[in-house]
Amino acid sequence: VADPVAASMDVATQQMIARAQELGIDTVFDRAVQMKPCNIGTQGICCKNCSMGPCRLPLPKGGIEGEDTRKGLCGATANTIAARNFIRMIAGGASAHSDHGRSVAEVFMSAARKETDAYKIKDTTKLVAVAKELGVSTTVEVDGETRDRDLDEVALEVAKIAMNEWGKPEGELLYLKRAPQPLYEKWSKTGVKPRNIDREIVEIMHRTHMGVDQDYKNLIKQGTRAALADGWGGSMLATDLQDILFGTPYPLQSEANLGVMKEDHVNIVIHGHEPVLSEIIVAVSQRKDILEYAKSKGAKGIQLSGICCTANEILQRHGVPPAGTFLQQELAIITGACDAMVVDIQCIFQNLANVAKCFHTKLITTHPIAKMEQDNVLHIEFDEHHALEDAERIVKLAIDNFQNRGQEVMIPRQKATQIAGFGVESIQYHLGGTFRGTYYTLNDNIINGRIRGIAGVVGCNNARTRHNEAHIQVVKELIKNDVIVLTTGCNGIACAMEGLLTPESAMVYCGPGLREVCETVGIPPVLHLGSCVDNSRILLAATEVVKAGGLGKDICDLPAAGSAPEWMSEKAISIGHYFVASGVYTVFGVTLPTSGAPVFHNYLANELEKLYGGKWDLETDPIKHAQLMIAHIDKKRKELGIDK
Ligand code: NFS
Repeated sequence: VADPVAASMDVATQQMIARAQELGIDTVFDRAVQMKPCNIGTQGICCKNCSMGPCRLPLPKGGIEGEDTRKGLCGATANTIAARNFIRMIAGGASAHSDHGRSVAEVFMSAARKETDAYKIKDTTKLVAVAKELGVSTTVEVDGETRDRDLDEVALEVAKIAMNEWGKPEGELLYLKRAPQPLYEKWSKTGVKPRNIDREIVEIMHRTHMGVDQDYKNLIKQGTRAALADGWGGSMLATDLQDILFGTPYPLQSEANLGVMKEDHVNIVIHGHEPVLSEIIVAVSQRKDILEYAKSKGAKGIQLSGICCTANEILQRHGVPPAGTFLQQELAIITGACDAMVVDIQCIFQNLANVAKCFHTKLITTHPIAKMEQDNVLHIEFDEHHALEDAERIVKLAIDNFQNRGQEVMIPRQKATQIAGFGVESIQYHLGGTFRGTYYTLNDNIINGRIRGIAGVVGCNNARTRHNEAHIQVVKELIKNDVIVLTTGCNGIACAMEGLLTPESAMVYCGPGLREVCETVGIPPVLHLGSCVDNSRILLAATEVVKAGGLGKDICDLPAAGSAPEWMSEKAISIGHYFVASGVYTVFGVTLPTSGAPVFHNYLANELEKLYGGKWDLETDPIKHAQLMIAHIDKKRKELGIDK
């Protein structure tokens, strides 16, 4: 079994791992000790794309001397195999984000058509802004006079154009033009502008089929196209349409960690990624009749909490606290106080079903594409046309289950306060100029050196590293060196658990320049921008910084860097790659599935920079990891002539 202290830096997590072991329940932490990863797969050079293989081309110890003659049965080189595997990961990640976006677009369409009572266009300001980006006119000429168009009409047209981005037969993605002009030109020149979202993913599957594309440079070119279709397509549309439907987030206060669960309340833990159902669950569980119902069953109220990115979605819009990151999902059930765990898509352990079996917890799957085989799992398929009924049924089920709790309730006490809900719009409000309304103040502070640079630190937990440790060390090292951090995903939750998402943390952890800015403006040194599809907010924030002036003409000119210290999912590879292709120096922790193909790795780490201005790097030591980012930031400051 795992040593709880070695497995996580978080005390609540350590306690719950020990608790699970006491109860004889295995968790991901134990399984990580029992099963070691495949050394060949880790290197990225196992090809199983046809049944003559799997062909395995491990790198000899001590590297390759002379010519690299490794090849599979068909002759595929290590570079070809690693590049194929890498872009298949991009396809997996881009499809996950984009299919999420598509679901949101479908709900958006229903709302625009007024087919559902549960969803309405909530944020009309954002609707108008997005309409402009999609080329939808928001005014009409009537009798020679310009009038505002009916917003229902605008919404419907936005819905149609947005939906079309997934499969339009010709043209290119409309959002590409939101990027700084020089970046757009780089994409044009290299021929990587996505045509539509789905096509680029399909083409990856085709090009990586046995016997098709056998040039790692050409393979990664398609990987770039699909990754851009994610970042500047599926993910960005997901973010925008969610904001219109559910409201653009603005800073709010909440808490984080397992300690947010309450023993005397009905605990519903919402886990997954799409906010379409969880939004309605939030609304239903605040209703008076539902609260009365909960009280009639002996509970003091209903405590919602979240895991993974659904957590981030309902955190940033409603202040619902996350109970934990990706690696804490089993632990939320092991508290014995989880009356229902509701899951939708992505990052959900199948082992949740086995853990739920040991408690009274109802594990409810809700999405047609994500079911579980275990027979204790309930499937309540969610449909936007019956959203209220579905959410009510789920919440009532949890309430009814409150009475079935066993004696084994143990909720750790740890939780931290956080301020979350930042975005492109609110950063502008806090760090923009009063009159200019752009990112003027932020840029000014970067130019005068109070803020040394900007870092986007994002991504998962990985059971192969100590839970949260790299996240926290990387972020602390950055803010100590006056680098302001934008966070999303499980890094955001990890930072919240550690108390880094409060303005007060600036006093404790920041260098003098960043501290001064945080104190003056009243913001945390780490700004939580939401879920992983909201990494698109980071792209747009970077674009706003470019537009505000004084820091170069393109994202790659900025003193900025990206990081995913504990990544594990294919989505992270897609995100990493669209950051690189957007001009960002991006450092990953843990490992990269490229180490068995040094030439291909070198292409990602050095050559891509010549095309897009961004490049990949790998560093497992968190302090060195942060220092690499800082060195890059300093290099950019020097190039900009602001390195005094
Ligand atoms: Ni991102 Fe969100 Fe977390 Fe990783 Fe999973 S929740 S979409 S993939 S594990 S950050």
